[in-house]
Amino acid sequence: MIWDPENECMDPEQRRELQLHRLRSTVARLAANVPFYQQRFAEADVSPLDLKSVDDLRYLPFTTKDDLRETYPTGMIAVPLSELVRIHSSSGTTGTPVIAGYTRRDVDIWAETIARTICLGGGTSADILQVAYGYGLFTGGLGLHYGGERVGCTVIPMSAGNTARQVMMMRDLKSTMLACTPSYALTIADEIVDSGMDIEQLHLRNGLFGAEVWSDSSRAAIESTLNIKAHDIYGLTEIIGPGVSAECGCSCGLHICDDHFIPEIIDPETREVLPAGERGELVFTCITKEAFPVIRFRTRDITTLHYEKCECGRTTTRMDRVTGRDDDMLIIRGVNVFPSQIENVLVNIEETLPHYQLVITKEGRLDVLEVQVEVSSEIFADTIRGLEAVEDKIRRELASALSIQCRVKLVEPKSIERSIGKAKRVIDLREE
Ligand code: DLL
Repeated sequence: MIWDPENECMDPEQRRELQLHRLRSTVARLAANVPFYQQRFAEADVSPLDLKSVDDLRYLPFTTKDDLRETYPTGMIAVPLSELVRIHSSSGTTGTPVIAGYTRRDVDIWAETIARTICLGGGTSADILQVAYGYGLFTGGLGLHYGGERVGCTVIPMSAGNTARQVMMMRDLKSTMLACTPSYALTIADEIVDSGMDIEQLHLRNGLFGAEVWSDSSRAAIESTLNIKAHDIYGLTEIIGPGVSAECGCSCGLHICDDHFIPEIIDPETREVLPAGERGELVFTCITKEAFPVIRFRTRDITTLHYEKCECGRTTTRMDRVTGRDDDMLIIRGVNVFPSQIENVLVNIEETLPHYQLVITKEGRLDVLEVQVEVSSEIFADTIRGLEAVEDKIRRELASALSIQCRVKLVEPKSIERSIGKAKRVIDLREE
């Protein structure tokens, strides 16, 4: 089911006109109400009337996470603070949080974009939606909650954690749809297997998983253990939270709500806009939000955009799955290493499970990267020689993929800490 066929299947030319109209009015409002943008627009010498087509977006200045931190807490809010009905926030890895404010209309638009996400993921008003994203300042829980109610699902606001109880409720209340981070879905899947529950006792059909990078092997493990179709859903606090884009049943990228958020891909070095089909940093401009619209926000997420109509009938722009962020990059002995490169090696090694952690330390002046990865209990019970042979294989594959030597440690199933929210894959113990 398509939640909003009028907007999701709109003629692309007509959508561009709508985007231009909304972009101009957002720019005009920001120029009038937010000193940060007043100054940036003046420096760039642009005014709303200069925008003749959506392509002229490229003349507008970027907004970065640092800009949002520098205007903490409410310097970017474009309405009187009394008009806010909700605050969310993302803490990120360092320092000052980003504060996202929503007016009543923003909360309403958000419920609409999540309603699209839920329908993209195969949901209807008949679904029983178990929300196991965290409730609170994080946008996952409440975001999915209001979207679920908008569609007319029966929403179970479990929040994250208490896994045995999640599984009990899932069975007893016959949940048909699960929404949580992919790493938490794996934790739930483990709990089901460990409890010896027969999967036939569950009624799950679809899952809405996102908020972190996840691999095809995690997807396969989630789909087979929970016996569902897993859909990737994407979003970020700075733009609205979840509800920015989601995969339909065709598994050919994530449909972006581009009548609300205009996407662009830039080269992160030169900051030039790249043509369709090229990989680069994803940038979003909010064109319908009242309280906290950002212009050309640099997400640091790396992906590609596609503009052809999808087989599902929607005409919205699609993005490939996000496989990493450009600030995830680790520098190990001077070599750039992305955790996703390591994950790609591990998923192709039959003996490993989809749980791993990267621990970086210093020995003398040298950076040491240790890749800890779980293997099944059968492998773990093998002879020392057998284990060494697996370690050796992983070490060789990693060395050829990364061009650096790293240590490999095979660990027992469940020894890597399970997350209930976003998984923590990297532990960097080097001194700053
Ligand atoms: O993670 C919002 C969200 C909640 C999305 C629930 C999906 C489901 P933040 O905490 O601000 O917001 O983190 C945003 O998480 O820039 C990406 O790097 C990453 N991310 C989000 N969804 C995906 C995904 C929420 N599907 C940051 N695949 C983003 C890969 C994702 N990375």
